Amino acid sequence: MIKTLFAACTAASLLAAAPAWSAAPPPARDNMSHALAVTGVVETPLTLKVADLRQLPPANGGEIAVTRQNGDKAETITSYRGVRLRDILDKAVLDAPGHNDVKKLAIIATATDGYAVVFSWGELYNAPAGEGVIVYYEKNGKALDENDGEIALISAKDIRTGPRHVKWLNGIEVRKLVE
Ligand SMILES: Nc1nc2c(c(=O)[nH]1)N[C@H]1C(S)=C(S)[C@@H](COP(=O)(O)O)O[C@H]1N2
Ligand SMILES: [Mo]
Repeated sequence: MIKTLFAACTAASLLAAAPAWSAAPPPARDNMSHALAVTGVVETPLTLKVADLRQLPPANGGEIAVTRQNGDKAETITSYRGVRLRDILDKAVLDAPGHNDVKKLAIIATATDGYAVVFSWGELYNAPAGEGVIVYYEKNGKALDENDGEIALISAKDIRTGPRHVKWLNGIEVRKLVE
């Protein structure tokens, strides 16, 4: 009993003393995202499950290196199956009737753990980056597991792909930033 307690304390203090570069503990299972809600200034808000994403025009692809903001390698995705974020937004239909309305739109991708990243209409629809912004549900030939699923997003053409690699994606919010 005492010995077990000692072992637990030692393990705890070792963890506390772990250097900042050591691997993060595995995420809790309850981060898992089960559906993607498309909300905000859209004509048809959507709730998409993996089965619904499979019905949209596929954007499948090959290798993506996931690089952290500091340049470290996080992982290499060898293949993925997904959908372009643009095609999801087109299904929901952006509510932007004025000639200049789309140019004021921010598209925010959110995750179950509170993580969020920002895109703009200009980036998604009028720049090379847009082609590579993918909502995906399969990686390396398998459904996404609790480490980043069931749904995730990546911006494949980013210089460092880690920051806008959104694990456990559960929301796409379209917001008009200025009137
Ligand atoms: N949901 C969610 N996704 C996330 C993060 C996060 O904290 N939550 N961190 C991001 C960052 S900053 C990086 S660099 C990549 C790689 O994360 P990893 O270091 O855990 O592999 O995941 C990204 N995706
Ligand atoms: Mo990062």
